[in-house]
Amino acid sequence: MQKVIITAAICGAEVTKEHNPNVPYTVEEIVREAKSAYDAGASIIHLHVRKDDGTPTQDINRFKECIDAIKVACPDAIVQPSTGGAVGMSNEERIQPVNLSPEMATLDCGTCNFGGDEIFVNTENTIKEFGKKMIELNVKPEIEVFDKGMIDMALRLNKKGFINDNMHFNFVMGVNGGISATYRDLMFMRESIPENATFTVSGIGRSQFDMVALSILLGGHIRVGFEDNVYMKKGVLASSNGELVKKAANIVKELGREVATPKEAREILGLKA
Ligand code: KMH
Ligand code: ZN
Repeated sequence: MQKVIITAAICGAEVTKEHNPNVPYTVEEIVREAKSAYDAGASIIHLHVRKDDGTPTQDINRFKECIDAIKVACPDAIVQPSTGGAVGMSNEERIQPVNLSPEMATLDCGTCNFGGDEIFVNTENTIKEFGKKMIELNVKPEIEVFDKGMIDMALRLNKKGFINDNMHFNFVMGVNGGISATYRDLMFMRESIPENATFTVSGIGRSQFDMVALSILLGGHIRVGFEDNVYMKKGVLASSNGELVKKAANIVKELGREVATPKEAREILGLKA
C-alpha cells in the first residue's frame, strides 16, 4: 500500500475561537498552526484564510501573505488553498488563490445543504469554470465530494475535459446535508471512483478519527484539523492542529502503514515539480 498522506485543514471558514480558542485567524496564528501540523507529519496544508477579526476572506493578497509565511516555516509543505471559501461568496471571490498557481487547490463538485439555512452552491458551470482554470494553470484539483452524486459529476466533467485524469478525491463525510460518516458509505464512495484515482477522507466532528482509521485500512489518505473537528476526544479540545495530526500519525503507524513525507506525497499525487 502507498504511504499515507496526512492533510491538515488548519482553519476552515466556519469554525471560530468560540469553538476552540486555538483556531487561527491572523497570519502569525495560521503559520503557528501550519507548522505544528507539519512538524507532526502533515504534508498538505489545506488553507482557508481570515481577516484578523476572523472573517473568512478569499483575498489573493491575504493568501499570498499566508502561503509565503507558511513556506518559510514549513519549506517543503504542499499548500492547498480552498476555492470553496465560505458559504455565500461569489465565484470571482472564491477562485482568487488559484491565480497564485499553487500545486493544488480544492474543486468542490456539487451543491449541498450546509446546516441551518446555509446552502453551499457549486453549479455545473462553476465547476467547469474552476476546473478549466486549474488545467490552464497546472493546478491539481483535490475533488471535494460531499455526496455520491458529486463523484458522478466529477467523472462526467473528466470525460468532457474539465478535470484531468489521475483524479484525487476528498470524501467529506458527516456534513449536515451531505453523506453520513459511516463504514458503509465510505465503502460506497471508494467503490465509486476509478481504480487509478486516489482518495482522502475528512470525517466531520466526532467521526474524524473513525474515518481516519477506516481510510487507512482501505488504502486511502487522511485529513484532520480544526476545519473539520476541534476535539481530541469527547469534551477535550485540541491544543493545536499538530495534536490532531500527531494522533492521526500514531493511528497510521499502529495500523501498519507509514506516513508520507511531502516529497512522497508529491510523487503519489503526481504534482508539478
Ligand atoms: N467552507 C465550505 C463552505 C473547500 O475548502 O473547498 C467549503 C469548503 C470546501 O471548505
Ligand atoms: Zn475547506
